[in-house]
Amino acid sequence: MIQADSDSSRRVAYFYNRLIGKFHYGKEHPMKPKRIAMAHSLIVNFGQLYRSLDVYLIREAQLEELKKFHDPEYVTYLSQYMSDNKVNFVKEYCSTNNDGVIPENLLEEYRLITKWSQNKNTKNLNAEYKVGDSADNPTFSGLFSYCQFSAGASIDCAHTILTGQADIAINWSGGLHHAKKKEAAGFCYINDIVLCILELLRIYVRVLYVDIDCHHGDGVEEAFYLTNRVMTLSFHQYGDDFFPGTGQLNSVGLGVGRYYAVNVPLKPGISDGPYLDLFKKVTSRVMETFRPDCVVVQCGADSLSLDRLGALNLSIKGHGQCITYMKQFGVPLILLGGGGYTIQNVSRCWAYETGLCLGQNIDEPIPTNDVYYKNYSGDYHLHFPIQEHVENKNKAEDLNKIVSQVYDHLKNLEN
Ligand code: ZLM
Ligand code: CA
Ligand code: ZN
Repeated sequence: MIQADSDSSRRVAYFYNRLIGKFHYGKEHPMKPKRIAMAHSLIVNFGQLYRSLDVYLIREAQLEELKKFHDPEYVTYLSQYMSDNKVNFVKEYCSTNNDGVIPENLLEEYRLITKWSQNKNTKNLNAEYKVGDSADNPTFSGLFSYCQFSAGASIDCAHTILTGQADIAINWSGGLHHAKKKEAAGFCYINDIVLCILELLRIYVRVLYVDIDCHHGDGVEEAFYLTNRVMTLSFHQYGDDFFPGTGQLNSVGLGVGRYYAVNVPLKPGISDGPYLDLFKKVTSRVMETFRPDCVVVQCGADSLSLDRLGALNLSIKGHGQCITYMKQFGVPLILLGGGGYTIQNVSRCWAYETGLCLGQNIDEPIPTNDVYYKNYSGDYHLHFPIQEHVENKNKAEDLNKIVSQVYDHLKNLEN
């Protein structure tokens, strides 16, 4: 019997590299790569989960791959922030190699290291590229390697889907949706999502991007604003100068891309019930009218209740229901990470959602042998209790207006 749509037949590719958790944006910075290692640890310790995944080691994307979207000069500029140990390795290798021959795979890196060690004055470029010029996008040790890992995994997610090796591919180290062609923004330097979608477009005709991070997915929207082959859909907190300040209902795309950008701006405090109602109404109509060959979901966990930066009020189960809903369309799915600043809830959320991909609805205490066990102190459960006394600032009529506006926009592409 063919079980075309049963959960057990879904092959899930999961990308991880333990080096990701070692990168550090700096003291007090809200973005903490450690949350990826924490999520991984939960995934491993919920044993039945890990055994059912196809685990892939994340590799570093090469400079040429990053240049498929980013400005070549920007990529070269960023590459000066390679891991220190890698720089030392290359330098050492090249100086101790008696025959003086630099191996081909290190030539490019050697050229860059030499170039940047001769050119220490990068002040103007820092400002131009918005790297290291504000607390949001600091420079840190291994910054470039971190970008290479994040992008390498998202590009390989596309490959496992395109080659039919997986039905669902997961990269919790990705989802850095604010990065622009030649500019860092909002903790993001390289846009792994755009690189992933560009790879999918080599084969697929239409790709849908869905973004449930509490911030607007501006970098991805901008990259595909003029095309009808990618529809971008972002749900986000909007107003009172909330970052990045774009993503109004009336930003719909331009030229042939008109009506292929969809935005759902929200006020603080929205909870599972109204969010899911809205999410299902919008995505079902989008799936029906756009008929994508593949769906890429940015699963930013800063839309959860109690996040350090976001003010939405979703539970982990509510957040996860968005994933389950997208999965049931039976279209290949790529799940990427993103924001999430109350890190013990981020790891809970992404471990739970990894389970959902395999058809498992995990609801267990945190395993006591977890190395990060103490991070969950106070409540050692996977699900945290929802905030009952948070006011939902979105009136039912506001939400209905959003749905009817989105439906009106989508009517323009029904032919
Ligand atoms: N200042 N430290 C979401 C990206 C959100 C812009 C206001 C910098 C912070 C935030 C950084 C330790 C995603 C803005 C903020 C302070 C101009 C934002 C360093 C606290 C700290 O304590 C902090 C010194 C830092 C940054 C708060 N930044 C909160 N919100 C946003 C960017 C990224 O989740 O969507 C995807 C990964 N930036 O509001 C300022 C206007 C810079
Ligand atoms: Ca969003
Ligand atoms: Zn965010």
